This record gives sequence, C-alpha cells and structure tokens, in this order.
Amino acid sequence: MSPVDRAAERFRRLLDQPPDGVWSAPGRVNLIGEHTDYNDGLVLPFALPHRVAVAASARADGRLTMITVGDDGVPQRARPAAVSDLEPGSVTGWAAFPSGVAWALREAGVAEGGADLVISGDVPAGAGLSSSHALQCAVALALLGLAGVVPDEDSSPTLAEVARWVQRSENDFVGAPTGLLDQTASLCCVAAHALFLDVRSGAREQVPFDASAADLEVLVIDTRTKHSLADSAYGERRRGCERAAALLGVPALRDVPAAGLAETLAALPEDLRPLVRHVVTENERVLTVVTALRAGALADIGPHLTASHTSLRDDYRVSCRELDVAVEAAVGAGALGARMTGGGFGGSAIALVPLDRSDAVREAVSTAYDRAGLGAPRMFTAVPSAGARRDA
Ligand code: GAF
Repeated sequence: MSPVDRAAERFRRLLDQPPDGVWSAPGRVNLIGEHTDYNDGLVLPFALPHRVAVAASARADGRLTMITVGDDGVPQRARPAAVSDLEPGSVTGWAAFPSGVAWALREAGVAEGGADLVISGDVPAGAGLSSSHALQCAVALALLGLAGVVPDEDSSPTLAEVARWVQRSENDFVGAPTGLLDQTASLCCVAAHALFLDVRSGAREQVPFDASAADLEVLVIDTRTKHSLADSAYGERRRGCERAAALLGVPALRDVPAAGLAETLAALPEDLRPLVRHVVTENERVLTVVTALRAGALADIGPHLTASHTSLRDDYRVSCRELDVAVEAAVGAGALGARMTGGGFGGSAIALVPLDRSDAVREAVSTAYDRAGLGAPRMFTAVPSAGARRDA
C-alpha cells in the first residue's frame, strides 16, 4: 500500500472518520552541489519516488494530535499540544518535526488552527535522503491546506516561502542549522528533472534528467550508517565557511571567484583553505553538470560526480569509510561516477551506472562491503519523481 493510501486508511480506522485531505512530499537525492546551500551557492537535487504522506483534518479546539504509522503498521502517538503553546524546546523526538512546522506557520501568521495528523512514509529514515524534510514539507502543505492556503508560483505564499518556513522550523524549533536544499527539493522538484537552484537568488530551473532514456541509472547506495559526529561537524563546517567569508570580506563563499583561487586561499588561515576550495570548486562543478544536462550529455557528468566526492572527502572532510568504499567499488566496477549525497558522515552515496553494468556494480559494492567487514548496504535505482502535492 502506498504511503498516501496507508495514511488515509489509518486515519479512518484510528479516528473513525475520513480525513479532510491527504498531502505528501518526497525525499531527495542531491545529484551535485553539496554543502553549498548555506554558502548562498548552487545545488542540483531531484526528488525520489519515496514519500511521506500526511492525512489531516482541522480541529476546532486548536490542538495538534500526531500519529505516525511505521512499517510494522503499529501507530505511535505523540502527546497532543495546543498550537498556541508551541515553543522551541517544548516538543522533542519525532513529534518535534511536525510541531515545529505548526509553530513556524503560526509565527508567520498563515496557519494557526489545530489539526489531527496521521503520518505514513517510505523514505528510508537516517539514510541522508531527507525523510525529515519530506515529513515537514508534507505537514506544511497539510496545515496550509486545512487553513485554505494553497501555495502558488504567482502569489504569496509561494513554494519558496513555504521552504523558508520549513527551514525556520528546522533551524529554530528542531535546532538543526541546515540550509535550503532539502525543503526546496521536496517542494519544487518535478518528475524526470533535476532542480537547478541558485540559493541566493532563489532562481530555479527544471533541468531534464531522464537517466533511463540514456541507458543509465542513478544507483543509491544507503550505507545504513550515521556517525555520531554528523550534527556537530555540520555546524563546525558551517561556522568555518562563515569565518572564511568574513575574513575575505564577502557576504558568503558564493562570492569567492574561481579565478585566482590559489591567491585567495593563500590569504586565509590554513584550516579554512580546504573548506573554501571545496565550496568554490563545487559551485563550478554544478554549473558544468547543468550545462551537460541541458545538452543531453548525461554520461559526461560522471567524472564531475567523482570529483565532488574527492573534494568532500579530502577538502571538506565530511565523508567516511562506508561512503568511500561504496564510491570506490562502484567506480571500479564501471560506474561513470559516484559520490556521497547529503550531509555526509554516513547516509547514502549515489553512482551513475550504465544499465549494462548495473548488476556488476551492485555486486562489486556488496563484495567490497563484505571484504571491509561492513554491514550490507541497501541499494535501489532512484527515478526523478514529483515534488510535494495534495493527493486527496
Ligand atoms: C543536509 C542539509 F540539510 C542541507 O541543507 C545541505 O547543507 C546538505 O546537508 C549538504 O549539502 O542535507
């Protein structure tokens, strides 16, 4: 059963009535443009077919009730809260994600009413594929929809505004200092395309990306690991970038030109140089990949994906053994390129694989994991899919 059907069916069973509506939002893969979003830079994600669905009805008493239904079908109920009482720190655990969205929408003055939410999803959790942002974006559309607000491209609120509210809930309520990549991907991606987003200007372009038409696949390799330093290291990298930008006298590392990079780096303390080099070269790689995709030259992007991984591993230092083993094995077995995707320190890698090498690459990755004494990874083909929407 799809997450949408399951959320609707569970809502009926648990609350004895049909929901007012069902909304869903996808997880994402970032094709390239990593750790560039909070540097005002460029990203190129696409949406996964995996989604989180929220069946929802408005409540007259201003309370928020939240039930999540896991793979085992067992419902988990969070403690209900009054939307008017929500404050950062007032809710912990998984319920902080939907509660934070309700808080951010209340703060923005766009949706303040209570709601019953029943949640079901199939985005792999903890895999660096944005399951939490899928949840937050689905909840945002649901709460807005219950308030009669439908985001639109031409009038407020736009999807870009919704992405900022979701970011605010993540930054200030959940307490994770993340950028705009994941929410924008979940809200704005369309099927068979990657989303070229300039985070500073907000400009978006849907770039055709149909790997199977080019006899390729994007293989996701979920390492099934998340190292404990992921959260602290993310904040450290971010602060390092801000410090470097301040020393260079620019608003963000986005403003550091690629030309003359060696001289620019020489003016910085040694520990900041690799961070700056990664961000500047990664933005350049995004532009190169977008140009290739616009020309329909999908196979040409492979080496740039691998160069991105090398930069994230050696300069930005956010990779880990599980990701490196996956990338090396995939490329060794015939992938055109491979890289970690998302924040790093575990999560998932992606590989661009010719369809006739698909089995060989999967086998090589499994064997390499086995040899390295690592637990088996989970692998699947990622097909660029639709963004968030109302389903029923
Ligand atoms: C995580 C964050 F949530 C994103 O904002 C982004 O910074 C990404 O890591 C790295 O590119 O997914």
